[in-house]
Amino acid sequence: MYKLLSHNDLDGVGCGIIAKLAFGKEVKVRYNSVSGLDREVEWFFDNENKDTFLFITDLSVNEENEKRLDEFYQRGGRVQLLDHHKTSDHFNQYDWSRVVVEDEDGKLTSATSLFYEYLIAHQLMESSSAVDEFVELVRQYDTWEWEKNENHQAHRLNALFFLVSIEEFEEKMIHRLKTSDHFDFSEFEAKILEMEEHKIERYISRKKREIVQTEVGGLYAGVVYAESYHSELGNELGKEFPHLDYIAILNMGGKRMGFRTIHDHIDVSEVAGHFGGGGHAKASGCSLVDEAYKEFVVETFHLEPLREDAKRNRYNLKRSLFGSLYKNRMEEIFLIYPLNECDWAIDQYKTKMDQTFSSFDEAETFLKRNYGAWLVRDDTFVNYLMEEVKSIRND
Ligand SMILES: [Mn+2]
Repeated sequence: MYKLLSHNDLDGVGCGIIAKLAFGKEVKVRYNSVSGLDREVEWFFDNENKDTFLFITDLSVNEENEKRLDEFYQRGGRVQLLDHHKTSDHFNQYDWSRVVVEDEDGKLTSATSLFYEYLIAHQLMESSSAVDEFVELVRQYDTWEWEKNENHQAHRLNALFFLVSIEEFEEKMIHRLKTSDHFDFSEFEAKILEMEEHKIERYISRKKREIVQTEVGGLYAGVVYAESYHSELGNELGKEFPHLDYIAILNMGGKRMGFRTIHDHIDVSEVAGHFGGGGHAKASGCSLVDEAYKEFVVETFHLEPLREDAKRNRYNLKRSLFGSLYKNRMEEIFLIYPLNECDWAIDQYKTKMDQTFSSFDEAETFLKRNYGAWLVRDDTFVNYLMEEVKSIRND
C-alpha cells in the first residue's frame, strides 16, 4: 500500500492525481492545509500499517515529525518527502527527502513535476503526452511562469480547480488523462472558465479600491482583505502599486495571511518567517499570530485606502519632461519633473523638496510612500495649468 499526504492546492492535488494514475486503488490520498499536515503524520504513525510507503508532497513537517520520520526510515520504513519550498531546504540532509526549488536547467519546479519525475525514474509509472502536458500546466501555474509565457491554460486549470470540489476535479482529470492523447478543456468548461475570468477581474478591481499601505520592519506593504484568488490579487495589486515591497492578504475567517511580491529584491518567505510562517520568495503565508494581527490589522484598520493612478490620461503622463501632477487625500499638489539630464525633483505645491532622485520611478516611490499621492486625471492637470497661466499673467 501507498499513502500520500499532500497540500490542498492545485499543485498538491496534482500529486494526488498522479499518484492515483500510478497506483490506482493501492494508494490512499489525504490533502492537507499547511497547518494540518503534522496531525496527519501523527495519525499515520499511530494507526497505519508500517509496511505502507508514505509520500509527503508540497508540504513539510515540524521538527518532532522530522525526527519520527527519520527514525521510521532508519528502522526500514519507507518514506519519501518531495517539496519545492525554499523554507524546506534543510530536509535535503535526509536520504528520504528531496527538496528542489530550481532544477539543473534553471527551471522552477513544482511538487507535481518532482513527484511525476520521481515515479517515472523509479519505474512506478510511464509517461504520456497528456500527463506531461497536465504536469507542465500545474508547474507553470504554481511557479507563476504562465504569466510570462502567457499560458492561460495554466491559469484556467487553477480556476477550474476552485470551481468544483477536489473529488470532482480529481475524478475528471484522472479520466481525461487516462483516455485522451492531449490535455484540454471541454467546451462547457471553456465557457464557464471565461465567465470565471471576468468575475475574477471584477473582484480584483474592487480590491484595488480597498488596499491600504503600511510600513512593517522597514518594508512597505499593501494590506487587503480577501478569501480567494490570492495569487491573482497579489500579482495585480503588486503591478498597480509597484512602490509597495509586497502585498499582504488577510483571510480573517481562516485566521491566516498570505504575502506576495512582484519584486526580485524582496523575499516574502523571510517576511512570513518573521511571523512563524514560510513559503517561496514570491509567495508565502503564515497564521495570523498576535504580532501579525497587531501590525497588519490593528495598525491599519483606520487608514484610508490608496487611490489608483489615472489611467486614461493623454496629457498628465508619468515620466513626462513637462512634469507629472499628483495629489493626495489632504489635497496637497505635487509635481515630479526632470531637474537636469540625470536628476528628478518634486515640487510640493510650488516649493521644491530638498531631495533629488536619480530616476522618475525613484521619485514616484518616495512620493507614494511618504505622501500617499496618486497621478491625477487630465481635467485636474489642465485646471492646474490654467491657474499657472493666470498667475503668470497677474505677475
Ligand atoms: Mn507547490
